[in-house]
Amino acid sequence: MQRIQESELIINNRGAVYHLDLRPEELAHTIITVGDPDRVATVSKHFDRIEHKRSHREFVSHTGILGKKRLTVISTGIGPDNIDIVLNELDALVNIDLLTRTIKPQLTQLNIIRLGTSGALQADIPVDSFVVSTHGLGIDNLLNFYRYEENEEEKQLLQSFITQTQLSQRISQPYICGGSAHLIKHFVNNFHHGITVTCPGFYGPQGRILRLGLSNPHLIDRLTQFAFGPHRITNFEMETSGIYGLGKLLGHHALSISAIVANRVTKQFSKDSQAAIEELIKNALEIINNW
Ligand code: R1P
Ligand code: URA
Repeated sequence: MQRIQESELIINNRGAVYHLDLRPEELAHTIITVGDPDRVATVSKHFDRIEHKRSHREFVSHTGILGKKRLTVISTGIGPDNIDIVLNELDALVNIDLLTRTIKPQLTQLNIIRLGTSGALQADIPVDSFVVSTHGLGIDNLLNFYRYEENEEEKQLLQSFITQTQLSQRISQPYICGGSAHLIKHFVNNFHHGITVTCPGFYGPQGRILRLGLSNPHLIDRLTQFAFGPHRITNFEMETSGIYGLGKLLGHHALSISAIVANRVTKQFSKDSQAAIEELIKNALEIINNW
């Protein structure tokens, strides 16, 4: 069995994976990811008890028990580059023997659920509502560094996206990945469903103009108008496509749910975005606890 070298997978002197500072026994197999480190406690305050608390850079994690479930909630910080770290290290914690540095013969499948915030791209998806991402469509470049191939339906969706949106050649090749049908089926009532576009930034990459001109000034309109059969783009944010793509490649179930805090068509922003995300957390934990 091939040994993974010290420079490729960094393990600290606690025997924990480097960035997340977590040891295998400190991780549950159902994991909630949030962007904001402060949001970790907003989730774990609902746990019956907390077993482990770790914190390293932007990666804060609490592992505990909610009802009959053992859960870990972990912050990823902002953006796809952090998702590369979080997904690879979460997978290493269950699927690589950290002592022998070899891949385990028996692989473990994690449930990974993002509870984040997002901007809506449709007028009928109001602020403070919730969106389940049927697909993550990445214009962030992360999956282009891995050997990844879309399935037939995804290929057609992607081709249609490229043709319809005509984004400039200077933007990286987009990719698309569906969320876990196994998890999506639990989130039906009270949730909008649609394609989520993942961007490598909050301002220019999401069409926001402050002082700088944009290479794709019609980005918002093109995303809003995109249609492929029953599919449309509902929202954008900065992590979903990486979680879906790496989740699928590594063999995990991944789902991303967003509280809409901005609507980029109606130009509204939530009057209480903290209340919206807290409501999403309460709803999602109730569903996770009962599935
Ligand atoms: C930008 O403000 C951040 O908010 C969204 C985006 O994906 C990005 O991380 O999610 P979180 O609220 O989970 O961080
Ligand atoms: N998060 C984003 O990435 N974009 C928004 O508009 C709101 C939250």
